[in-house]
Amino acid sequence: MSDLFRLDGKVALVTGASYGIGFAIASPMAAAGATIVFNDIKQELVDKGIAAYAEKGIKAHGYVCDVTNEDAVNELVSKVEAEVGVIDILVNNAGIIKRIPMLEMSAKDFRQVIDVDLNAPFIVSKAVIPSMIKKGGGKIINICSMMSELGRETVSAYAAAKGGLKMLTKNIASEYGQYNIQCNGIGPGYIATPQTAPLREIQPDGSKHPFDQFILAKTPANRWGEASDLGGPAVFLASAASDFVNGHILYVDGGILAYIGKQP
Ligand code: NAP
Ligand code: GCO
Repeated sequence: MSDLFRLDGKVALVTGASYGIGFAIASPMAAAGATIVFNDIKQELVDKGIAAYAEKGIKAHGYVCDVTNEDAVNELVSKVEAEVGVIDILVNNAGIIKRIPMLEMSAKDFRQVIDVDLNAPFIVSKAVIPSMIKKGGGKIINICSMMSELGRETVSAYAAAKGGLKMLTKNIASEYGQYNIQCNGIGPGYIATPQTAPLREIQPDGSKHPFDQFILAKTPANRWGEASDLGGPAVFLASAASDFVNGHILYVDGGILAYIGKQP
């Protein structure tokens, strides 16, 4: 049974994985036997990432690449195939958020979020699928969000992107399932990473951030998620254990989507 969850001999590309959720997903994948490849925009962060993986005993391959740049992505995939091997598992993790009321958000800002959070997963998936087909199959995992299902003030671009990413996931599953490629999503709840740090800042009076209190009341688990909570679900979706799971968004949210919220 445990072999079902092994990733021995597989090459996994996790985008934007110098730290945060990407790093927390790549690490257990490495423990399951995968060879880890990751990218970041800056060499300095790639170097820091390589050192962080090494501290965990993982020899990760790091590359500088802006996932919104199609030429750079195609060059990255060619380089990885030549230097490491064909990519068996792709995790489209790299992402940004801009929390701006819609009426104050510029079209440029809106487009930038869509570019990283939706266009880039399209670009990277398009770059890796041909070799997956040649190899006889592969796994694509798109990191979606609560905002693939729900909206809230100030995150219009992010919700539009993550909602689109949910449907891109279903479409890749539909179009390439015949080639033994499974494309699924992980929808993390509210996870304690640099991306959500502004929502958890301790207030001047020492109290919790109002949003922090709000999320605790909305989460049956009564806690923020840790990036490490996503590792097991990611290994499952990257492994043979999920070979008949396709087009599914696995919400790892402590129950937020199931819960009306604690009565104040
Ligand atoms: P994070 O801490 O902000 O890390 C994002 C990573 O993506 C960073 O390494 C960043 O690199 C990289 N990145 C951004 N733009 C890039 C680009 N154009 N090309 C290459 N790399 C790029 O975010 P996180 O919390 O780990 O989130 C990771 C993913 O999970 C995102 O897709 C996010 O939307 C999603 N998510 C997060 C939460 C949460 O609560 N934290 C919940 C649901 C979903 P730089 O540092 O160089 O910018
Ligand atoms: C926000 C948060 C969320 C989380 C995550 C929830 O401002 O609401 O950043 O969007 O990042 O996507 O699943």
